[in-house]
Amino acid sequence: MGYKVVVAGATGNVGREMLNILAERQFPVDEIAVLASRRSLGTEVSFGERTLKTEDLDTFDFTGWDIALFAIGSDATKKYAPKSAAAGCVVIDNSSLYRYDPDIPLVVPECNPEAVEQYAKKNIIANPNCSTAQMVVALKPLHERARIKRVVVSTYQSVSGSGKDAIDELWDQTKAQYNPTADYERKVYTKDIAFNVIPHIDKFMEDGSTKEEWKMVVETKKIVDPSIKVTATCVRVPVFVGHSEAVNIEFEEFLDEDEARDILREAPGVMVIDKREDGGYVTPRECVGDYATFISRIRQDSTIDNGLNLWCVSDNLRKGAALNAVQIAETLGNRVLKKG
Ligand code: 2RA
Repeated sequence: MGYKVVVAGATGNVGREMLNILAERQFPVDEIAVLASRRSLGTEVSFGERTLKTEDLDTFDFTGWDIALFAIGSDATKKYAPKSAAAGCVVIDNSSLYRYDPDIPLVVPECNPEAVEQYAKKNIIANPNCSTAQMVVALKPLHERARIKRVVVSTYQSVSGSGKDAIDELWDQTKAQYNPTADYERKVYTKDIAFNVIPHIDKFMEDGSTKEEWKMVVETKKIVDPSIKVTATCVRVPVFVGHSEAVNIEFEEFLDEDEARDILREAPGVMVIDKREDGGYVTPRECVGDYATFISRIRQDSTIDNGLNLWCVSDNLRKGAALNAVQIAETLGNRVLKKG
């Protein structure tokens, strides 16, 4: 006995990865429906060996379906998630719309799996921001050993986080650098992203930080511990897939770098690749398609009493979005929606 699963936003980067990962992990699917906007109606998408045709999200009836993975952005989620929830189909939403709602669990299964048990309040579970998800997978086991006081993180986020147009924009700009006659228009970023970095992701806030930075602060507190102080600088870099993060951590008590490395080696969802030699670390090019959150460059921060630095890399379309959503569905199935 399996589940009747819906993937809404099946033609987008994340939606397609959700289908790939549901098939790769052999999630128990009895029936699947793939939904997209009317303009993408009938688009074919892959689900394992099968090819599915998208149905119209606007007219779809969620009644009788068990779990809906949503990757359609906040505006569309606002319209369709309540329909699914009201029909008894639990929504696992990748947008930021519900993440900060106290009645809706925000879940990274390696950190707070028990939170899925709160799903029934609104029949919705929120998936965290990609840059948060990979970081908290590393923070949680360290926090359990030596209680984290403060985190300072700088991110190096790939363009796939901005969607398909951004991937095209990087590609077109890169080609244009070698072909002066080639022209291109900036559709996604206000400055060139090719051979450049942009210290601006999402909207600017009153205090000068960006919404992306605010998300990392608030979501880390909700998932790991509200007492942790977080400050973030989120930067877009000319990489297609894979977010990287330089993380500085201050603990309540001293944590030796070797013990930290051992803890991370045993931590769920983490792969430590950490040798103090050429190539002894992970780069985003190597994380693409993998499930793991890779950790490298683990070392004491001797400028403070209880400090540690580390480098964190993960596929932002997988652990940062689609994989985490499927893992939430697995956790929901194992803990709550058990099937015979
Ligand atoms: C980004 N985290 O990288 C945001 C949304 N995916 O653009």
